[in-house]
Amino acid sequence: MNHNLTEGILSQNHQSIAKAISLIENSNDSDIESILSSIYNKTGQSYRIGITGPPGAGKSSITNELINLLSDDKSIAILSVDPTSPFTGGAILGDRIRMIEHYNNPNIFIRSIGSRGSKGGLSKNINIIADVLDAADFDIIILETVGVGQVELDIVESADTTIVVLVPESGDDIQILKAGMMEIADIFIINKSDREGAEKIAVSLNNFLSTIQHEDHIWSPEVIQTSVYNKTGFNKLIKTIFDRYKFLDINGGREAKHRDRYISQVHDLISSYLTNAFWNDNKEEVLNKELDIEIKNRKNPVALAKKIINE
Ligand SMILES: Nc1nc2c(ncn2[C@@H]2O[C@H](COP(=O)(O)OP(=O)(O)OP(=O)(O)O)[C@@H](O)[C@H]2O)c(=O)[nH]1
Ligand SMILES: [Mg+2]
Repeated sequence: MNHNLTEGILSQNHQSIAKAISLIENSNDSDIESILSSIYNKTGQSYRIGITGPPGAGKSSITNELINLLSDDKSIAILSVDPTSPFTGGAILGDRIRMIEHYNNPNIFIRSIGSRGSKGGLSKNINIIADVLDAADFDIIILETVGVGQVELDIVESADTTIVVLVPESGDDIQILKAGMMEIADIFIINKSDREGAEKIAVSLNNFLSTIQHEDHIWSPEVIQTSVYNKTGFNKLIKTIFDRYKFLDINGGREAKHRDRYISQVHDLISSYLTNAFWNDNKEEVLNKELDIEIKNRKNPVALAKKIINE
């Protein structure tokens, strides 16, 4: 890669970092390879925190508050991942306005990325972008994404600590269980606890968590009530975030997370390389020809896939 770009990233120059992220977003394999080969060995220091939860739960407001409280002595990079571009377009704009006060702070880097158009799926690019931010030596990388199905699973893999933000209206623990939130959260935040019902949902979540068998080397999720409006709960939140970091360090959790990420990055890359190498004009033509045949006479997808593989 361009020597200046590498130097820029490693010295936490915001313009260079933004440029590298744009190159990665464009999913050009040779750009990605050259960026990674210059910076990968400098990664491994940042604390990666994922924040997910339903639309409007307060993820960006909480992130903003964390920046206010931590940025005096920590550098923080925020990556807002927008999995449903047209839907949250307005919210991302809202985030920009909310976080604008931080834009000129050299300790803070903020970037929104969409997932549309990224060839290898969301996780591949998030992990590589997080590697750039890690090489740039940010102390903390916050990955914010709206919780919609698959996306939060990607976040869990990308983050050392996953925070799930709920609100008093999120319903009972059964609904949260059904939504798959239990498995992924290291920390639950009940935000908007200035509203009625926060205590109730916190109690029922804690009751549920207390029924899960506790093992010393496995982190037990914490439930924390916050209000961005009243500025309550944030000391406890920050303490828990760093307790979790220490816990991971003591129990080898950071290496384990790193290993999982590494495996899935290699798997994803191989899948995308093989897929790209596989599809040539001939194979596309066999598929397109089949589409010209009436449905009732068409080969079933398994049979056609086998035929195309053997073509
Ligand atoms: N009452 C109350 N409102 C809050 C609190 N925190 C955030 N809000 C409001 O909730 C709305 C959504 O907040 P955001 O921080 O944009 O939520 P988000 O989860 O980032 O939203 P998306 O990114 O669109 O999913 C805003 O109008 C906030 O002002 C809180 O603690 N109490
Ligand atoms: Mg947001």
